[in-house]
Amino acid sequence: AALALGLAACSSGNSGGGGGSTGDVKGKTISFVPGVSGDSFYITMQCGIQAEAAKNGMKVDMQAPQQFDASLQTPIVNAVVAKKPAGILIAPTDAKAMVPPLLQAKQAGIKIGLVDTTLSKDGIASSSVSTDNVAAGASAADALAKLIGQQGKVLVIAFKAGASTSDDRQHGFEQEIKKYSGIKYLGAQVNDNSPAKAASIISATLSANPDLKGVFATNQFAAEGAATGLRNAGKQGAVKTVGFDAGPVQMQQLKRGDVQALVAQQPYQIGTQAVDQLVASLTGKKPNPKIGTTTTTITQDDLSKPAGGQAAYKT
Ligand code: T6T
Repeated sequence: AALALGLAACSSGNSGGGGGSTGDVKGKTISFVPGVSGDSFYITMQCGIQAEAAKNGMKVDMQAPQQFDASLQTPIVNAVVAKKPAGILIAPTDAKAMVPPLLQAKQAGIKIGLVDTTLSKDGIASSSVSTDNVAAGASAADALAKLIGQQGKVLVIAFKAGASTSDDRQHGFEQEIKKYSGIKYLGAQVNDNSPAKAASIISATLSANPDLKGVFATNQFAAEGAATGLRNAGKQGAVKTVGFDAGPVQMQQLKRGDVQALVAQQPYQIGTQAVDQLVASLTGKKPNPKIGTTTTTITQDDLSKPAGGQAAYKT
């Protein structure tokens, strides 16, 4: 049952606390605009948003772009603004390109809360709830270094240049990997959130560097594609992969040995906390402008521990 949580209907309970307040927001609508549709990370986040909104008597309207791309997310924001919700919770797909549409939303009197990704400009959103992605990228570097015995060539697959999470994870990784003198960093390549592109990045890298030892795949779709690329080359398990997030598919990947470690975020809690901050800003209270959530690195060893991995399933 636990395996289905990220994809199927939301589980009840486990709201992460807070909420339960005020008639001021009752009956009002929150528009949730994730980075892309069909991504279990955002689906779990939506469960958190819905649970916390329900506690406050609020409705949630979810509108997702078909691809993780600002040119597809912008018209969605514009359409949402026309509907005049009380607030928008959004994961901007590009830190710069999403500034103008969200500034317009703010100017239309809609409260903006950022979830997961951030903007390059302050003063638009009243709050931001996200993982510390620089620190998470550094954790990925340490995990990968350990998996390869601190020796050999490693590659980063950055899922989207210009998205704060992708950029921060890459930079955090790059800073940390410098500490390992036996590791040669081959640089980052961008897969534009496409598993197929990640698979061909792996194939091309292996042709030029048959002695590749490790890969940091910065999100779910990067890790899926990396696994395909490595399997096609018969290098599954021989080249170690650190993936990101711990939804049902990622946990299966860890079990199967498609990836050897996962950096797990807390999407449900990001959702509940973002609603709490939005409610604060809608009821004249001072929202917390920046909340950082932590990650847990999960390896195959954790799967055999009763408590291990469980955190990853929690939605
Ligand atoms: O890793 C998450 C999210 O944090 C990132 O911004 C986009 O990709 C995911 O949704 C996973 O697919």
